[in-house]
Amino acid sequence: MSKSSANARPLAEEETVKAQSRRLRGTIASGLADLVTGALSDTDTKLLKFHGAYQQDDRDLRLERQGQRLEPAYEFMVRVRMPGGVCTPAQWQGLTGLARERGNGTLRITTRQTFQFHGILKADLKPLMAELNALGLDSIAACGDVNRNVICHNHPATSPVFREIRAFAADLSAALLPRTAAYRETWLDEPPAEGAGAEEEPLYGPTYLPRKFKIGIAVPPVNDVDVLAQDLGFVAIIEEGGLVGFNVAVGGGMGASHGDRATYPRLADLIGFCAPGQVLAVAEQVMRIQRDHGDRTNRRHARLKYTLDDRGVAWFKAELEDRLGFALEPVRDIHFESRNDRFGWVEDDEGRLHLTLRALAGRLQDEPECRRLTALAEVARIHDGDFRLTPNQNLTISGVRPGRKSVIEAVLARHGVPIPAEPEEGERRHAIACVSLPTCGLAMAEAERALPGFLERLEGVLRPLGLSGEPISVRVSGCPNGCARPRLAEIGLVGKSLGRYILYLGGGFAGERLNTAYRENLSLEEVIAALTPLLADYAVRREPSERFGDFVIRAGYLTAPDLSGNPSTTQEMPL
Ligand code: SRM
Ligand code: SF4
Repeated sequence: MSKSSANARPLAEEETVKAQSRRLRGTIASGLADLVTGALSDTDTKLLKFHGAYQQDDRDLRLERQGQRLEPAYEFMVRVRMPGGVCTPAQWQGLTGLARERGNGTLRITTRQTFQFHGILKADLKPLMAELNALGLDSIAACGDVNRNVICHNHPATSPVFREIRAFAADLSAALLPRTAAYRETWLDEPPAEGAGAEEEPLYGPTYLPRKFKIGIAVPPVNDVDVLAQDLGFVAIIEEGGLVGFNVAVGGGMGASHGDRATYPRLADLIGFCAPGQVLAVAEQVMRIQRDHGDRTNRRHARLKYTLDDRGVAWFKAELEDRLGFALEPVRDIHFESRNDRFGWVEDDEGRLHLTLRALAGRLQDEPECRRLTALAEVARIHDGDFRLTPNQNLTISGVRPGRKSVIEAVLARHGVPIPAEPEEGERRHAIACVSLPTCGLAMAEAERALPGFLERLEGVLRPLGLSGEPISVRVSGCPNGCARPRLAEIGLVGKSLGRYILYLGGGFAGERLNTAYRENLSLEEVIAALTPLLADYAVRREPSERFGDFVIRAGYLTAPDLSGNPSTTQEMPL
């Protein structure tokens, strides 16, 4: 679609909401005070996202509530802004306390290296926000049409330049924040200053971006951030142990709608190299181009990936360089080997220890056999390093002094938390699932809740084939929005309706290739049945080191036309 035809159409409703919101204030403050209903107004729920919160309702209870003629069981989700996924032990303890006192007693690690609280009632929302800020954290711009949580690879053993990279993530996040005082007024009772409601938004302007915007920083050889899924990706170039700059990738995105061929996942294009000192300028100008040229009439067509496809990558690069006032250098050689977390204990060059633990689908909670939430809060009381969340929904207890190793192990053991050893059963380690039911309003099928049972059945197939240790990536999303980045998995499941999934195969092991629809409308039993002969064939005919995603293509399993009609599934980036 050309820009002129986009402009001939009316603006999306959200554009008016933003324009009339007095810089994202709306009537959220007075709506919170109205406890007759558990909900906010439609307009305020749209604005609330910019403050990092979503109004939801417990979908497990919908029918029952309808039968009782009650309003839905409204509750809120709050997403923390935590650039690079790093927090202190004190913050960890505070977050755990908030989850218990104000939420549903769980913390949820997201695919963008942060925490979500679920199940917060309206009356608890403001106290939770205030207490979160008292911990030195916030939720500004964690959702909404702005730059979201900036993610980066953060394991010290594989990221020698970790401190620098993490500083870039934090600086980018801070530099790209909206300037409105709406958040501080609404949640922290800051008195309105002169001009409140009409503050300058030098970067965003009064209607912010057409849609969400995401930045990730990868450090080869690990592509855990899925750098090609980001609107703007930076790939660190390290020479002789030092950071010399970044390859710049633009236009990644995973979302699509079933049956709408105009929407599709897309891998980012690598367009050049920039020096460390140019990163902020590049990010700011990429966002400004999207602000000025993104489609504000159709939110399904409003991400940067569509601007790039409509206008061309060459146009985008020329526009960027024009705005920057300098040319990007040619892309440098990069090589990614994996996207997986490195589990278990690892020692860095300075003798500090780092323990990466599995948190299946990112959910930290207390179960009878395994009290993860309690165990980690207890570790936080004795730990003097930091905690790091990974984009694979796991966590690292980082910077442990050697003398503390056994103490931490004892705490974890007491609460039944397993310490993964290498090699361990592959799928269980490298699987991701989005939240989906019961909180996600867009979910079509189970994801997080279906993952453990699905993995168990899959392992039942893999074990006798001798494939248990294979690090095959498995990702499950409850709908085609792709929050678990399932279209980059070797085995990707995307929910179509309750209990039914599209099975995608053939994604690249390091995130370099999208997968292709293989079978549609399958139950999880049928998914296992469809995978069984392919995995058996893989066990026998694979070449040394051949990945499952590559094998299904070489063996000819994906010759049928892609059922999704996705124009970019054949795209493969040179990673
Ligand atoms: Fe997402 C919407 C959860 C990462 C693409 N995502 C949602 C909402 C807020 C549902 C809604 O709009 O009502 C989900 C809340 C569920 C709940 O109950 O908590 C939701 N997304 C998540 C999380 C929690 C999934 C997880 O299990 O970890 C991730 C939170 C990330 C964070 O901390 O910021 C999450 N979402 C992603 C990713 C992965 C990524 O960013 O690397 C994607 C694909 C990449 C992309 O953006 O293209 C993603 N989420 C979407 C989309 C599709 C956007 C599109 O361009 O079409 C939606 C729907 C929308 O925006 O309209 C969505
Ligand atoms: Fe919800 Fe769909 Fe995202 Fe899963 S992929 S959290 S179902 S929007």
